[in-house]
Amino acid sequence: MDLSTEICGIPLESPVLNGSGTYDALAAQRAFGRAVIDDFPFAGFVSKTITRHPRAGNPPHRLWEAPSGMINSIGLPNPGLERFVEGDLLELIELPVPLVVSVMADSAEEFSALVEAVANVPGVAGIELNVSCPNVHSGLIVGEQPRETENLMKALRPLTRLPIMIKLTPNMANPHEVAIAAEASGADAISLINTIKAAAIDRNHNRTWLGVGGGGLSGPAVRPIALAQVRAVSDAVDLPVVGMGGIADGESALEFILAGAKVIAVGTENFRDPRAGISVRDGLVSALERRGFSSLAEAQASTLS
Ligand code: RRO
Repeated sequence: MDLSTEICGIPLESPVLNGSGTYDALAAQRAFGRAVIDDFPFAGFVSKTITRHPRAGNPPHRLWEAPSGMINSIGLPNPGLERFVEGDLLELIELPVPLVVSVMADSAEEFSALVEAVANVPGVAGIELNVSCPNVHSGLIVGEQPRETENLMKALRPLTRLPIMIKLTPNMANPHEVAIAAEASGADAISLINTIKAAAIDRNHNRTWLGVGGGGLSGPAVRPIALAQVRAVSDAVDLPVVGMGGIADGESALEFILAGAKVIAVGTENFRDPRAGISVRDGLVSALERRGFSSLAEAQASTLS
């Protein structure tokens, strides 16, 4: 079964990526050694989101297991641009698959600094603009407002020829309107969904469980919402869509392809099984065969009635 594909001209051996921040490729290498590289779980790797300045992340608790899902309130801990570019990035570009670097900022100026610095590093294949983290108070409401998204993309587009993907928030009624604005202002791809705003209650102590009160829900619990949003966005724009939200096996990966995603990303399932990318890829082959498809391309070209 031919699973090869591409996104924004980036060749991929399969359509299986990771969701940003759900798989630490460098920690996996330290723990499991060379085996991680020899059988890397994803066909392309998306880094944890980085910001202009270092961030410590949110106070505990940061995680909660929900029915069929997980709530996180990580709060974007990262070393900041300079340390990332001099450190982790140099190792990430050595991974055996194309690298997309995810960035987030409070202002167009900070976004510009991030995009310029990252785009200048040979080996970076693309940039993901995270305008959708539910756990950080950003000065920008870019991801929720088509006009803001358009203004940001217009400022960033001249800075690089690398593909720019925009990661949309599901925490709004009409994400396809933001996707249309992203397309009109020069974005190359849309990825969705990020996590859905959620809360957990610590019943024993009459307080919220998560340190900052709330977080973002992911995992199979969000899959039907993600499918609806992927479908709405892929119907509204010609840009390729990276679909994610509770993908846990080949069958659920195929659902996203049929809903209009060109490629898919595995997120929460990586926490349960660091080799989930491999089982999703292998399961996708079986799922395609079961549904009578002779290649991934055939499923990508099919439309839902
Ligand atoms: O770090 C986080 O708390 C986080 C991020 Br940046 C994001 O984009 N989505 C999410 O659920 N958590």
